[in-house]
Amino acid sequence: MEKQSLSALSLIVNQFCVEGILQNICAYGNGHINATYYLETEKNAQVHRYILQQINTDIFKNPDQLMENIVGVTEFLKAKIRERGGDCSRETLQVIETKDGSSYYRDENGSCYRMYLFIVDSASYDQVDSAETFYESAVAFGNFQALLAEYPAHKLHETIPHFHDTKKRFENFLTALEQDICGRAKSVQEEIAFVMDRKDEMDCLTKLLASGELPMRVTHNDTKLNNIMIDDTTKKGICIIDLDTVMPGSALYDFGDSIRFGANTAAEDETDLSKVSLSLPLYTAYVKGYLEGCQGKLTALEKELLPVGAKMMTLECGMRFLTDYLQGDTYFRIHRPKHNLDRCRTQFALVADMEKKWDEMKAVVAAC
Ligand code: ADP
Ligand code: GN1
Ligand code: MG
Repeated sequence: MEKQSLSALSLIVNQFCVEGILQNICAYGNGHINATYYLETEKNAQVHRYILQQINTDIFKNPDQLMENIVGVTEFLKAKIRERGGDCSRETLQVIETKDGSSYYRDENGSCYRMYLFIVDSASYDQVDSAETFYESAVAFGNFQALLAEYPAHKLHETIPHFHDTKKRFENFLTALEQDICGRAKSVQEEIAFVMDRKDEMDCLTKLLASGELPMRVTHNDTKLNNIMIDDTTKKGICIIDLDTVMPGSALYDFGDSIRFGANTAAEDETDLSKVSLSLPLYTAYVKGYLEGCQGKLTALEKELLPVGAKMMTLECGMRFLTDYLQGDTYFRIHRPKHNLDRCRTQFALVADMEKKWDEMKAVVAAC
């Protein structure tokens, strides 16, 4: 995805229905997929704040469908927030239309941009600051899913097919390994062996979804901590963002991905693997918050399999980082050589630690 200069971006901002005149714009956030910018405009001495995003169309190949999903979900959430007397400008993403009434702008090169209101007095966290904040994020993600239980799932487009089909991700990994286009496979034998040792577990969730034993729900599918805005004062999760992957899925995907990212005692790209472990206090806080947020909607089997969700999402993500490393780092944005390999290694270290703490992970769920 080719990025624009800041001066070119000001012409793009002009395409949207913003209030007043652009004052400044800068790159923003730590997402791995889209290019995100924060901007301020001014009108009658009043500052207005927005987020501009260049949609990664290498990954999201159909921006019309992607934005149709986002507009559909955010309009649905807006009605719910209004019903409960909430503040729609902070509790859901608000799409800012282009001057010709579209939900996104496509420039002459085919690059696609969308704009949201900036959610003020809140922050997204790259690492957990306390068990309480993590608990609040769990309540918010659980609530989000409970709210979307009433969303007409048939209206959703599958923006990335087979997104959490771990078996399929494993097959993609095998293909990348066989092709080995960068000649990197020889240097990652240990990581390859780690995946192979777990090859029989890859379809454990997809099998249960296919048989109907696990319910298919409308889920977020990318529930890492920096995809939720936490209120600066109350520390409650006020708004779920990054709605690109809202699709039919399993609640175990949402639960698992949050644990993968937030209950790790180290950052996703930590190079000192001795710092990586599953924090049982954070895991416990999340289990409690998520069950509460889901408002009794999870089945007995879903609850029982929460630890499996955590392990499978971590294994799958590690495998995706490794696949991208083998393929030459074309999917996840990297900031240094071997960044994807470092990310893969933390995920596998976390899986290994979960395996050690398996009985405790199950006991926490049973106690909740
Ligand atoms: P990516 O898909 O690349 O992860 P995100 O949509 O998650 O992109 O945005 C990247 C970061 O930008 C988020 O982690 C958050 O910090 C910030 N962000 C995105 N949307 C908003 C918003 N409406 N208000 C405030 N911050 C936002
Ligand atoms: C990506 O977009 P972002 O940075 O929130 C990725 C997730 C991964 C995550 C790993 C669309 O999330 O699936 O779990 O990186 N999103 C997409 O950090 O592939
Ligand atoms: Mg994100």
